[in-house]
Amino acid sequence: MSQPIENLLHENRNFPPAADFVAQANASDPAIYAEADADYEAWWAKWARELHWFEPFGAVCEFEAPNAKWFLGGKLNAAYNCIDRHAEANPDKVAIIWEGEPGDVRHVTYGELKDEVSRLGNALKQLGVQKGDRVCIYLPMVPELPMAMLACARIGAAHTVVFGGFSAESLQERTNDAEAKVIITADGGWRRGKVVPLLQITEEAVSKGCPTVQSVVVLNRAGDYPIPTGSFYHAWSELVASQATDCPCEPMDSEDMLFILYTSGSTGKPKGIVHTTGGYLTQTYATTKLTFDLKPDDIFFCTADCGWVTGHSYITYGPLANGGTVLMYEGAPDTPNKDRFWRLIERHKATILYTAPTAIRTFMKWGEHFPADCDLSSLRLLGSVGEPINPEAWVWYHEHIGHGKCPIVDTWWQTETGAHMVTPLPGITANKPGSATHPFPGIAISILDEQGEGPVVTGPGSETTASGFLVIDRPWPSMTRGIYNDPERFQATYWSKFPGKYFAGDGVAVDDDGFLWLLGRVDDIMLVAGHNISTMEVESALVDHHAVAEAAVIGRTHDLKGQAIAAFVILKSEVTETPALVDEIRRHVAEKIGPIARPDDMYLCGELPKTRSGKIMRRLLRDIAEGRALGDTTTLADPSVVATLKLQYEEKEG
Ligand code: 7RM
Repeated sequence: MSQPIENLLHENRNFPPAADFVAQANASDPAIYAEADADYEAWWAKWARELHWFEPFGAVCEFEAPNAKWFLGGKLNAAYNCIDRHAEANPDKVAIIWEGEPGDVRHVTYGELKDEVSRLGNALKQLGVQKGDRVCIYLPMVPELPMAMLACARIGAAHTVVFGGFSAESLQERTNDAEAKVIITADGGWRRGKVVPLLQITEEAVSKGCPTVQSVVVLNRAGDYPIPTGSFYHAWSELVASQATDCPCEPMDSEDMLFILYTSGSTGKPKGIVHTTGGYLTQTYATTKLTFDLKPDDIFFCTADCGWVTGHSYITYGPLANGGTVLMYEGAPDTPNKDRFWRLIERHKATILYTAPTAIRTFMKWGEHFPADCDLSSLRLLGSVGEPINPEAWVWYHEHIGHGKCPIVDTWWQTETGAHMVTPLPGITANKPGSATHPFPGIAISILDEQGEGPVVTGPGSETTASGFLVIDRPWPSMTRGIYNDPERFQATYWSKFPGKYFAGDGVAVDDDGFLWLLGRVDDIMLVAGHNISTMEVESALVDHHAVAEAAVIGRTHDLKGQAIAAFVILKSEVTETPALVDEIRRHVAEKIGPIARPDDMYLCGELPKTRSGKIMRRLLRDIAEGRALGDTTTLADPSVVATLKLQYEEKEG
């Protein structure tokens, strides 16, 4: 095959699992890879049978690209699997430990969860919500958020969670696209010591026009805004108080819709990614058990918001389907101090932490004394998701958070894949920092060139090296069933580059030990003097320099080379900026990964433009470096960041 993306970064440090971890691990036998590969349908069917089915399924999988069905004819309910079966066996077990930003704490047991979710389910029915309807959830990170998701699942309505940081326009657009009958919101939620006025934003969205919405349910969280009177707005507490705690779980077909979740993508209107019940629940259940090694005594702290897929799969559905205990936090990581996550872990004795590389790099920047001052000895496993994790951040996470004793799972997956696809298994995999290692058992990844040629990788031990486009080779249970109301866009976005195969939009390399290295979005790949270079690799080499805290790299148009490399770099706070240092950093990249990757332009800056879920928006950096008007900035966490960068750039260019 040809090389559509080069793989320049070589990292050979190796971290095998400790013997005592292996001895207790949910998965410790490497033979499961071969077993799953030999008959992937049988492998997934075995996991599906660990769920509770009202009626058993017949055929395991039916697939004609791009349409898949899993566990055909089976009937189940996600809320039954996440609540009732545990509430019966163990009603006093804590399902959710929650801490609000002001420091208030609540423990919700499985028994309480069943009653609360049932009452809300009955309340939604009273408002006219029926099986198959959609409900929009716009809540802060409070226990009522997973409760609302599960109440929908219980009565057979699909939820669409809209992240509480989104604007009225975004809420309106998603509510209308999903044709939601009800919006569930709150008066507000706490973030950085302030109340985010969710009800006010909801009222604004409704007043701009949400024709399908018949009622709005308002939780009292912040106590800031009076709930409007009339029959349209309902106080959660009043609505739920009069409801029975008996609300039967609707038997859902395995292929009935569980939720829609909107992803912004880089251009165009958000895509409503659809997930169904049986396959999604099976794979979130299985991956939670194997990737996170989840045990009954674990306290699992996933720092994502339920507005993102990570919060759907690894706060609500995966951990609760396992009967686990999750720790949920409402607010910002630096409120009141930059040690907030570590204080949460110390106070609630979290055993597993799942967070994002952007957060880890921020913690590195803030300084290691924050975690050092807290007792993190309860931790036994760490996870990473959202972006490639550069080896420096991996090693820092391992040392300063895991104290050298916690395995790290770097999990590659997408909203569209629903659950982990490429990840270490902590009792089996010998990690290399920065590699997401191997496909989860049962998953097959192809690494294709433009012509659609290249090897298929399943499990450890692949024998070819290659780099190219990441394609998923066979159907998997939690794959998206499409874009809501837009089958053409679904086909065009994911299934047409390599006809009949799922194209993830990411680049990937496999090294000669069969380890996979994610290379970032293919739209970000640079073409420099005939070489396809991944922005991720140059960024990783930049932050490998001791003076650099964070970096983002883009290719800008260049007359001779096609593209030149422009690097936006944040220096560590204690470092003084000098021309010699800038040269030294550029040289460091050349030494680390080769002279072809030496940045042509270096911009020292204070912040990088990121989406609200923390991914760097390189498209805007390209606009800046090429002196263009900025494209769509509505999904930015902080729009002032690009404005500042643009000014800085223009000053520099004169
Ligand atoms: C879970 C989530 C998906 C995109 C994906 C990648 C990137 C996510 C990793 C990663 C390298 C990882 N869903 N990505 N995890 N890249 N290593 N471990 O993030 O739909 O919001 O984003 O995120 O580019 O395609 S998502």
